[in-house]
Amino acid sequence: MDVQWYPGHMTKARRMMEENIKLIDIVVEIVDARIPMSSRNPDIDKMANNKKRILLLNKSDLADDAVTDKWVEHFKSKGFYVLKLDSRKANQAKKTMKLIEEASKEKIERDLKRGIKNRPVRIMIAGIPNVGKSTFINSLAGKGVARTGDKPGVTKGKQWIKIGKNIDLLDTPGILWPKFEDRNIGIRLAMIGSVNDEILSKEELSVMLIDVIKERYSGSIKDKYEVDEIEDSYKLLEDIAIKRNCIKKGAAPDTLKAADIILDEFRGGVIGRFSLDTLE
Ligand SMILES: Nc1nc2c(ncn2[C@@H]2O[C@H](COP(=O)(O)OP(=O)(O)OP(=O)(O)O)[C@@H](O)[C@H]2O)c(=O)[nH]1
Ligand SMILES: [Mg+2]
Repeated sequence: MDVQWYPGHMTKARRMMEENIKLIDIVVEIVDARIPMSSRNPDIDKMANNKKRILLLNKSDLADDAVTDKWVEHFKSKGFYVLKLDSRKANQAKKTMKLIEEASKEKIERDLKRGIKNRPVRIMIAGIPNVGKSTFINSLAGKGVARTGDKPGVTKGKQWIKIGKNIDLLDTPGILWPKFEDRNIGIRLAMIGSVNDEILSKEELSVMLIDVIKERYSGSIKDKYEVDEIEDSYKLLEDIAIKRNCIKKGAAPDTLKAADIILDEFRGGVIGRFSLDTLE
Protein backbone atom coordinates (compact mmCIF):
# COMPACT_ATOMS: atom_id res chain seq x y z
CA MET A 1 0.00 0.00 0.00
CA ASP A 2 1.35 3.38 -1.01
CA VAL A 3 -0.54 6.26 0.54
CA GLN A 4 -1.03 9.54 -1.28
CA TRP A 5 -3.92 11.94 -0.69
CA TYR A 6 -3.83 15.42 -2.12
CA PRO A 7 -7.33 16.42 -3.22
CA GLY A 8 -8.09 19.72 -4.96
CA HIS A 9 -9.32 21.50 -1.84
CA MET A 10 -5.82 21.19 -0.35
CA THR A 11 -4.17 22.88 -3.34
CA LYS A 12 -6.72 25.65 -2.96
CA ALA A 13 -6.15 25.88 0.78
CA ARG A 14 -2.38 26.06 0.36
CA ARG A 15 -2.78 28.92 -2.10
CA MET A 16 -5.10 30.74 0.30
CA MET A 17 -2.55 30.32 3.11
CA GLU A 18 0.27 31.63 0.92
CA GLU A 19 -1.81 34.67 0.05
CA ASN A 20 -2.60 35.37 3.70
CA ILE A 21 0.80 34.70 5.19
CA LYS A 22 1.95 38.31 4.77
CA LEU A 23 -0.77 39.42 7.19
CA ILE A 24 0.38 36.95 9.84
CA ASP A 25 2.61 37.60 12.87
CA ILE A 26 2.73 34.10 14.34
CA VAL A 27 2.20 30.68 12.79
CA VAL A 28 0.85 28.09 15.18
CA GLU A 29 1.54 24.69 13.67
CA ILE A 30 -0.43 21.87 15.24
CA VAL A 31 0.95 18.36 14.97
CA ASP A 32 -0.18 15.03 16.34
CA ALA A 33 1.84 14.12 19.44
CA ARG A 34 1.89 10.45 18.35
CA ILE A 35 3.83 11.40 15.19
CA PRO A 36 5.32 14.87 15.77
CA MET A 37 7.74 14.46 12.88
CA SER A 38 5.63 12.64 10.29
CA SER A 39 2.75 15.08 10.85
CA ARG A 40 4.84 18.14 10.00
CA ASN A 41 4.04 19.41 6.53
CA PRO A 42 7.16 20.71 4.73
CA ASP A 43 4.97 23.13 2.73
CA ILE A 44 3.83 24.79 5.97
CA ASP A 45 7.42 24.89 7.17
CA LYS A 46 8.45 26.77 4.02
CA MET A 47 5.52 29.17 4.22
CA ALA A 48 6.16 30.02 7.86
CA ASN A 49 9.89 30.31 7.45
CA ASN A 50 10.39 33.90 8.61
CA LYS A 51 7.53 34.09 11.11
CA LYS A 52 7.44 33.49 14.83
CA ARG A 53 6.69 29.80 15.27
CA ILE A 54 4.66 27.97 17.85
CA LEU A 55 4.49 24.21 17.64
CA LEU A 56 1.72 22.44 19.52
CA LEU A 57 1.91 18.69 20.09
CA ASN A 58 -1.81 18.05 20.32
CA LYS A 59 -3.63 14.84 21.31
CA SER A 60 -0.84 14.27 23.80
CA ASP A 61 -3.41 12.32 25.84
CA LEU A 62 -3.10 9.60 23.17
CA ALA A 63 0.71 9.54 23.00
CA ASP A 64 3.43 8.02 25.14
CA ASP A 65 4.18 10.84 27.58
CA ALA A 66 7.89 10.12 28.02
CA VAL A 67 8.40 10.18 24.25
CA THR A 68 6.36 13.38 23.90
CA ASP A 69 8.52 15.14 26.48
CA LYS A 70 11.59 14.28 24.44
CA TRP A 71 9.99 15.73 21.33
CA VAL A 72 9.10 18.93 23.20
CA GLU A 73 12.76 19.40 24.15
CA HIS A 74 13.86 18.55 20.61
CA PHE A 75 11.68 21.23 19.02
CA LYS A 76 12.57 23.80 21.68
CA SER A 77 16.22 23.30 20.80
CA LYS A 78 15.30 24.09 17.19
CA GLY A 79 13.93 27.49 18.20
CA PHE A 80 10.20 26.81 18.36
CA TYR A 81 7.89 27.83 21.18
CA VAL A 82 6.49 24.42 22.12
CA LEU A 83 3.69 22.92 24.21
CA LYS A 84 2.08 19.52 24.51
CA LEU A 85 -1.69 19.76 24.64
CA ASP A 86 -4.98 17.96 24.93
CA SER A 87 -7.21 20.50 23.26
CA ARG A 88 -10.41 18.93 24.43
CA LYS A 89 -9.56 19.70 28.05
CA ALA A 90 -10.85 22.96 29.47
CA ASN A 91 -7.70 24.17 31.22
CA GLN A 92 -5.43 24.28 28.18
CA ALA A 93 -6.13 27.83 27.04
CA LYS A 94 -4.20 29.58 29.80
CA LYS A 95 -0.79 28.10 29.10
CA THR A 96 -1.26 28.55 25.37
CA MET A 97 -2.15 32.23 25.87
CA LYS A 98 1.05 32.66 27.85
CA LEU A 99 3.07 31.21 25.01
CA ILE A 100 1.30 33.44 22.48
CA GLU A 101 2.09 36.46 24.66
CA GLU A 102 5.76 35.52 24.72
CA ALA A 103 5.84 35.01 20.97
CA SER A 104 4.05 38.36 20.39
CA LYS A 105 6.36 40.51 22.51
CA GLU A 106 8.68 41.63 19.71
CA LYS A 107 5.81 42.50 17.42
CA ILE A 108 4.09 44.62 20.05
CA GLU A 109 7.32 46.48 20.82
CA ARG A 110 7.90 47.06 17.12
CA ASP A 111 4.36 48.43 16.76
CA LEU A 112 4.81 50.77 19.72
CA LYS A 113 8.00 52.21 18.26
CA ARG A 114 6.02 53.08 15.15
CA GLY A 115 3.25 54.62 17.23
CA ILE A 116 0.79 51.77 16.67
CA LYS A 117 -1.16 50.76 19.76
CA ASN A 118 -3.40 47.73 20.22
CA ARG A 119 -3.26 46.31 16.74
CA PRO A 120 -4.34 42.69 17.24
CA VAL A 121 -1.77 39.94 16.84
CA ARG A 122 -2.62 37.87 13.80
CA ILE A 123 -2.13 34.15 14.10
CA MET A 124 -2.49 31.44 11.49
CA ILE A 125 -3.43 27.99 12.73
CA ALA A 126 -1.96 25.45 10.35
CA GLY A 127 -1.47 21.71 10.19
CA ILE A 128 -2.37 18.49 8.47
CA PRO A 129 -5.98 17.21 8.54
CA ASN A 130 -7.62 16.00 11.75
CA VAL A 131 -4.91 17.05 14.25
CA GLY A 132 -7.33 19.25 16.20
CA LYS A 133 -6.87 22.74 14.75
CA SER A 134 -10.52 23.70 15.06
CA THR A 135 -10.83 22.06 18.49
CA PHE A 136 -7.84 24.09 19.63
CA ILE A 137 -9.40 27.31 18.36
CA ASN A 138 -12.64 26.52 20.20
CA SER A 139 -10.68 25.94 23.40
CA LEU A 140 -9.05 29.37 23.06
CA ALA A 141 -12.33 31.04 22.16
CA GLY A 142 -14.06 29.32 25.07
CA LYS A 143 -16.92 28.32 22.78
CA GLY A 144 -17.70 26.41 19.60
CA VAL A 145 -16.82 28.90 16.88
CA ALA A 146 -15.19 26.42 14.49
CA ARG A 147 -16.69 23.15 13.26
CA THR A 148 -14.85 19.99 14.30
CA GLY A 149 -15.22 16.28 13.47
CA ASP A 150 -13.51 12.92 13.85
CA LYS A 151 -12.50 12.60 10.20
CA PRO A 152 -10.00 14.50 8.02
CA GLY A 153 -11.18 17.41 5.88
CA VAL A 154 -13.82 18.96 8.15
CA THR A 155 -12.67 22.58 7.70
CA LYS A 156 -12.96 23.48 4.03
CA GLY A 157 -12.34 27.24 3.84
CA LYS A 158 -10.69 29.99 5.85
CA GLN A 159 -12.29 31.59 8.89
CA TRP A 160 -11.05 34.57 10.93
CA ILE A 161 -11.93 34.32 14.61
CA LYS A 162 -11.49 37.04 17.22
CA ILE A 163 -10.13 36.04 20.61
CA GLY A 164 -10.72 38.95 22.98
CA LYS A 165 -9.48 42.32 21.74
CA ASN A 166 -5.89 41.41 21.02
CA ILE A 167 -5.87 38.29 18.88
CA ASP A 168 -7.19 37.45 15.43
CA LEU A 169 -6.94 33.76 14.55
CA LEU A 170 -7.11 32.31 11.06
CA ASP A 171 -8.45 28.75 10.99
CA THR A 172 -7.33 26.87 7.88
CA PRO A 173 -8.21 23.53 6.31
CA GLY A 174 -5.80 20.70 7.05
CA ILE A 175 -3.33 20.24 4.22
CA LEU A 176 -1.04 17.39 3.26
CA TRP A 177 1.64 17.66 0.60
CA PRO A 178 1.85 16.20 -2.91
CA LYS A 179 4.47 13.53 -2.32
CA PHE A 180 5.67 11.92 0.92
CA GLU A 181 9.43 11.52 0.92
CA ASP A 182 9.15 8.25 2.77
CA ARG A 183 6.46 5.57 2.47
CA ASN A 184 6.31 5.25 6.26
CA ILE A 185 5.16 8.84 6.61
CA GLY A 186 2.05 8.17 4.55
CA ILE A 187 1.32 5.01 6.49
CA ARG A 188 1.63 6.72 9.88
CA LEU A 189 -0.58 9.58 8.68
CA ALA A 190 -3.15 6.98 7.65
CA MET A 191 -2.88 5.21 11.00
CA ILE A 192 -3.74 8.32 13.01
CA GLY A 193 -6.63 9.20 10.66
CA SER A 194 -5.25 12.17 8.72
CA VAL A 195 -5.84 10.48 5.37
CA ASN A 196 -9.26 9.75 3.94
CA ASP A 197 -9.98 6.12 4.90
CA GLU A 198 -11.80 5.58 1.62
CA ILE A 199 -8.54 5.46 -0.34
CA LEU A 200 -6.93 2.95 2.04
CA SER A 201 -6.92 -0.77 2.56
CA LYS A 202 -7.87 -0.78 6.22
CA GLU A 203 -7.03 -4.45 6.56
CA GLU A 204 -3.49 -3.88 5.35
CA LEU A 205 -3.16 -0.76 7.46
CA SER A 206 -4.34 -2.52 10.60
CA VAL A 207 -1.88 -5.38 10.06
CA MET A 208 0.94 -2.82 9.83
CA LEU A 209 -0.36 -1.11 12.97
CA ILE A 210 -0.40 -4.42 14.83
CA ASP A 211 3.21 -4.95 13.70
CA VAL A 212 4.29 -1.59 15.12
CA ILE A 213 2.44 -1.94 18.41
CA LYS A 214 3.78 -5.46 18.89
CA GLU A 215 7.30 -4.25 18.35
CA ARG A 216 7.20 -1.02 20.36
CA TYR A 217 4.59 -1.78 23.03
CA SER A 218 4.85 -5.49 23.40
CA GLY A 219 2.04 -7.05 25.45
CA SER A 220 -0.53 -4.30 24.74
CA ILE A 221 -2.40 -6.25 22.05
CA LYS A 222 -2.44 -9.33 24.22
CA ASP A 223 -3.80 -7.40 27.20
CA LYS A 224 -6.44 -5.58 25.22
CA TYR A 225 -7.74 -8.36 22.95
CA GLU A 226 -6.82 -11.46 24.94
CA VAL A 227 -4.94 -13.07 22.07
CA ASP A 228 -1.40 -14.38 21.84
CA GLU A 229 0.96 -11.97 20.12
CA ILE A 230 1.98 -14.42 17.43
CA GLU A 231 4.42 -13.37 14.74
CA ASP A 232 1.98 -13.47 11.83
CA SER A 233 0.03 -10.24 12.29
CA TYR A 234 -2.60 -11.14 9.71
CA LYS A 235 -3.34 -14.31 11.63
CA LEU A 236 -3.43 -12.19 14.77
CA LEU A 237 -6.03 -9.98 13.11
CA GLU A 238 -8.09 -13.12 12.48
CA ASP A 239 -7.76 -14.11 16.13
CA ILE A 240 -8.93 -10.66 17.19
CA ALA A 241 -11.88 -10.93 14.78
CA ILE A 242 -12.90 -14.21 16.44
CA LYS A 243 -12.51 -12.77 19.96
CA ARG A 244 -14.66 -9.81 19.02
CA ASN A 245 -17.29 -11.97 17.33
CA CYS A 246 -16.62 -10.62 13.87
CA ILE A 247 -17.60 -13.66 11.87
CA LYS A 248 -18.70 -13.81 8.25
CA LYS A 249 -21.33 -16.15 6.85
CA GLY A 250 -19.73 -19.59 6.71
CA ALA A 251 -17.79 -18.97 9.95
CA ALA A 252 -14.73 -17.22 8.48
CA PRO A 253 -13.30 -14.41 10.61
CA ASP A 254 -14.33 -10.98 9.33
CA THR A 255 -10.94 -9.32 9.22
CA LEU A 256 -12.28 -6.14 7.65
CA LYS A 257 -14.56 -5.56 10.62
CA ALA A 258 -11.74 -6.37 13.02
CA ALA A 259 -9.50 -3.89 11.16
CA ASP A 260 -12.11 -1.19 11.67
CA ILE A 261 -12.24 -1.95 15.37
CA ILE A 262 -8.47 -1.86 15.82
CA LEU A 263 -8.01 1.36 13.89
CA ASP A 264 -10.86 3.03 15.79
CA GLU A 265 -9.53 1.86 19.13
CA PHE A 266 -5.98 2.92 18.34
CA ARG A 267 -7.15 6.33 17.14
CA GLY A 268 -9.24 6.77 20.26
CA GLY A 269 -6.41 5.74 22.58
CA VAL A 270 -8.35 2.73 23.83
CA ILE A 271 -5.53 0.20 23.32
CA GLY A 272 -2.98 2.40 25.04
CA ARG A 273 -0.95 5.60 24.72
CA PHE A 274 1.41 5.01 21.82
CA SER A 275 4.01 7.11 20.01
CA LEU A 276 4.88 6.00 16.50
CA ASP A 277 7.61 8.59 15.79
CA THR A 278 10.50 8.21 18.15
CA LEU A 279 13.67 10.16 18.77
CA GLU A 280 16.76 8.01 18.74
N1 LIG B 1 -8.01 12.68 22.22
C1 LIG B 1 -7.98 13.90 21.68
N2 LIG B 1 -8.80 14.19 20.66
C2 LIG B 1 -8.76 15.43 20.13
C3 LIG B 1 -7.87 16.43 20.62
N3 LIG B 1 -8.05 17.55 19.87
C4 LIG B 1 -9.00 17.27 18.96
N4 LIG B 1 -9.45 16.00 19.10
C5 LIG B 1 -10.46 15.29 18.26
O1 LIG B 1 -9.89 15.12 16.97
C6 LIG B 1 -10.89 15.24 15.94
C7 LIG B 1 -10.47 16.27 14.91
O2 LIG B 1 -10.54 17.57 15.46
P1 LIG B 1 -10.70 18.88 14.55
O3 LIG B 1 -10.53 20.04 15.49
O4 LIG B 1 -11.91 18.82 13.72
O5 LIG B 1 -9.40 18.75 13.65
P2 LIG B 1 -8.89 19.73 12.49
O6 LIG B 1 -7.42 19.74 12.58
O7 LIG B 1 -9.60 21.03 12.54
O8 LIG B 1 -9.33 18.89 11.20
P3 LIG B 1 -9.59 19.39 9.67
O9 LIG B 1 -10.46 20.61 9.72
O10 LIG B 1 -10.26 18.21 9.06
O11 LIG B 1 -8.25 19.64 9.09
C8 LIG B 1 -12.18 15.58 16.68
O12 LIG B 1 -12.90 14.37 16.84
C9 LIG B 1 -11.71 16.10 18.03
O13 LIG B 1 -12.64 15.90 19.06
C10 LIG B 1 -6.99 16.08 21.71
O14 LIG B 1 -6.15 16.85 22.20
N5 LIG B 1 -7.10 14.80 22.21
MG1 LIG C 1 -10.76 22.00 11.20
